[in-house]
Amino acid sequence: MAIPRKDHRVILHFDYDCFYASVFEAEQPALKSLPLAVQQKQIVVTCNYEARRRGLRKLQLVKEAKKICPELVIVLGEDLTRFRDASKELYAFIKSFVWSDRVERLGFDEIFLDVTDMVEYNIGLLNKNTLHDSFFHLDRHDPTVGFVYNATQCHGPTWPSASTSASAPCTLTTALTSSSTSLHLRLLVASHLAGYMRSQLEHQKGYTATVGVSTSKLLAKLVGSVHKPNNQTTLLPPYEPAEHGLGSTSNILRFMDGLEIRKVPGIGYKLAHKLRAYVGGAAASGPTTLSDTELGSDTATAGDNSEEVTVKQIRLLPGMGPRLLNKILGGAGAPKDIGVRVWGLLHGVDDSDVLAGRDIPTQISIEDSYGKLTTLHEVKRELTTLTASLIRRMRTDLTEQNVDSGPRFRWRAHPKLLRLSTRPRPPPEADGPRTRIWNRISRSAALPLYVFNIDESIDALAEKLVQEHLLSMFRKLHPEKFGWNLSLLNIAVTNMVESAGEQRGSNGRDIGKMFRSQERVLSEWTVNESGNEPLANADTDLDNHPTGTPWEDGDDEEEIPGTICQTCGALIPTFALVAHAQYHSAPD
Ligand code: DCP
Ligand code: MG
Ligand code: MG
Repeated sequence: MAIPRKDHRVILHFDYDCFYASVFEAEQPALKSLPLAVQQKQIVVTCNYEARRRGLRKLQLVKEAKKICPELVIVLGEDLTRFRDASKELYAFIKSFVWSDRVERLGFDEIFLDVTDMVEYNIGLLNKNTLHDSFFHLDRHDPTVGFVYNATQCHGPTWPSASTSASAPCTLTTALTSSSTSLHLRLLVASHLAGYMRSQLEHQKGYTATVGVSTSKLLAKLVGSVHKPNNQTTLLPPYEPAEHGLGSTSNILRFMDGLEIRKVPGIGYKLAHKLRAYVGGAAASGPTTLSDTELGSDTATAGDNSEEVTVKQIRLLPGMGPRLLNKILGGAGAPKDIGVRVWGLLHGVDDSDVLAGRDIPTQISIEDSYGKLTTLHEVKRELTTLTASLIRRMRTDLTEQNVDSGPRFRWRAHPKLLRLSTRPRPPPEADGPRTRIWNRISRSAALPLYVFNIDESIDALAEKLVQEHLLSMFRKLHPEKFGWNLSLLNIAVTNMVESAGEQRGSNGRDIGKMFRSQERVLSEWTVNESGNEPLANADTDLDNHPTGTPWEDGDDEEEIPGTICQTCGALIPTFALVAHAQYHSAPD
């Protein structure tokens, strides 16, 4: 089956090395030469490379880490403010090099860049007689801005590597003679931009990053991780298998084939589990084909699930293709075209665009996890703390200073929904070898407008929101008076509506009127939506992303169970729409 791809683009993927640890090192450079670990709860969430040289890993128990490295310096990383701020600052720095606005953040420490236009422009200016001494233009309007580079070869390592490659190394000679000439040249030129940006990031900001260079987000991210840390990798052509003749296989296929399936973004825990189980089952029962196999759900859960399985193993199974993948992976909740999409992913296909950065988040969410949370008193205390942080974040991320006269601040966006999620601890006997970690339950309600009141203190607002809304939402999630045992609380505001442009400077709507209308009209009503919410920053998994590519943020997909009133912005349940409209038509 031919798989079409968009490989005219040039995409870079940046992943900062030991990000949280680097944020502390940037604040205190003396830490760089010491083994440094960042602790959250009892876990080392990351450690610097000095610590890794001594045998430490990410996501290790602090106790274990101290045993391995008694001189370990440990810093506390539970307050995410400094990481969020550093992430924004580095994003702005990286964005300043790029011409298009296609610069997209993934979590705190990854960035995708579409640099197609910069690369094309610079290829157009290459002088064949002075390739060793080329100049990369970083500014179309000022020919003096840029850097000198050697355009006869790639910057940094490639995949396949120059030394082991059966194909020729990445040089301009191969770039100009290979069948995929222009692609080769584009990647070669992009590798120099990547190298330059990495060195600027290090010298100007004190951070190192690992970078991948290819034609899609998927491939750039995957190939970047080949040489870690503080390095880069370019995935060399050919990207298409030769139409005739033997021996010339697509480098994409060869590269993808060597990966463990779980490494592929879009194949998350659930899908990998089903695929491994299928491989285990197929191995146990001998070769099977689609026609002679009845693929019930039982088949899909049998087999040895601990074995790692590569893309190649899956791809070469008898009868493998989109239809068989649909049978293995389909089922309740799975997208209809899951087979086609996963088949594409296994072949390194990802047509999703690098999205233009938006500086208004789609949601803001604050959470904490707990060893033991069993009384309403504790819950109330924790909810109040979390709510205060949430309101603080809303004020930082969603307001801007008013330049004109009028109130000092203006809300750039209004989230419409308030969501409370909890994660009850499963009873011990339910524990399998790997209990799914995100069995959250949640409940949403319209966010009351008083939280947008900048003149009220954060603590007072938090107290009020907990008393008047969150506690009753909590009771609906957990009607029993006691007996629940929670391991996590999360409070989020979602369904962000950006303030309209014409409201700039005039402070927009009459907030007071909005308050009054919402308070009067909205009886408290809630929607129940249960289960499977991906953790912020967690790996993406198509299971949780029913509508799109591996990169989509499933958190956005909440249904709005009503209509947002065009007059006051309140979320109105369908049954109350008529009454609500009458309310607005009545004189004040
Ligand atoms: N992080 C976290 N909890 C996790 C995973 C990561 O808090 N379960 C945080 C700590 C990391 C940051 O996110 O510093 C980025 O995650 P990475 O997986 O990219 O790890 P690092 O950047 O720390 O290390 P590497 O050099 O391997 O990229
Ligand atoms: Mg990283
Ligand atoms: Mg990362």
